[in-house]
Amino acid sequence: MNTLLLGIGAWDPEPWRARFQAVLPGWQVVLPGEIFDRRAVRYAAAWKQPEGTFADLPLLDAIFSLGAGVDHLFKDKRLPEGVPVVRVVDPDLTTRMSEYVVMHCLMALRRVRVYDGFQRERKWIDLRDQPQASDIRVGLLGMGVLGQDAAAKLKTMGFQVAGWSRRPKAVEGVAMHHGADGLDALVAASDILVAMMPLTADTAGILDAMLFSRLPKAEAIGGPVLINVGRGGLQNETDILAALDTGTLGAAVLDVFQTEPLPEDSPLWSHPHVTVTPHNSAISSPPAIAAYVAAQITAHMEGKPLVNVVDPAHGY
Ligand code: OXD
Repeated sequence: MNTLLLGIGAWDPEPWRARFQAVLPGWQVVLPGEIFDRRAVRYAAAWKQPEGTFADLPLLDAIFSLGAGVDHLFKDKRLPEGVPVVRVVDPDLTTRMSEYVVMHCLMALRRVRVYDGFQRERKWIDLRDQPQASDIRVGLLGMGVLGQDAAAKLKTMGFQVAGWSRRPKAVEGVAMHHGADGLDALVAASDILVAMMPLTADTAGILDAMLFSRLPKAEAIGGPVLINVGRGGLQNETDILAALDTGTLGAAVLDVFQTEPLPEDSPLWSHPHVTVTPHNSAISSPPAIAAYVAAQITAHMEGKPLVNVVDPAHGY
């Protein structure tokens, strides 16, 4: 019987199994600790799988990440070589991510966290300065599907939007930068900097003191704002805290952390200018993602090529 192996290490696998069983009738859906015929496994789907989950599967045709990121897969030293890894590109996940990014850009624009503080102290303070979105420059690091969707929605709200990608890329209506020089130019012109890029050897630790020192003053919103919805490995948390304390950064909105869950003793929890969310800017919803994976499996079994295949050399 055709078998799908679900290598899920970080979430409850049962809702995923139930969804996959519903969208792949006639398939066996198994979890790593169970007894099954390893030669029957044609496809695998994964989120933070235990190391070696996908080794010794001689007929494995593809591994699907259950999230947009694939770094969790490439960490596995026993990941089979030559088996395509496919990432999620689905409107459900993309929409959730753009909601988060647009919401936090608007919150920074309208100084929502500052007014929260005034309210808690019962202070009727009106800062009076009220820039419009069109006064504020948002720089997006990473212009894949998620970055492009966020860019379009931020533009609808009136923000000035620019983007950066590793390689040259044209995105209609967005001022695009690329490469090392392009990164400096983008950062220097970003009142709000949004990290949406994958974690790779090239991007690890990129959000550091050096990069923050290039940000503009962004006085209209009380200092430049960093939003990281990519990966915790992109950021140096000591540098973020130092930059917040010197005013190099005005605020940070962090959905991802070097260590997750964020340790209870991290100073980020209580910093007045930090917003912490538990890596849920865009959750993978079992119904939407299982339907996406099942459609790819069905098409692939009919001889059609897989789409959204990751280039292992670049890690995305
Ligand atoms: C993802 C994530 O990669 O949630 O989708 O981090």
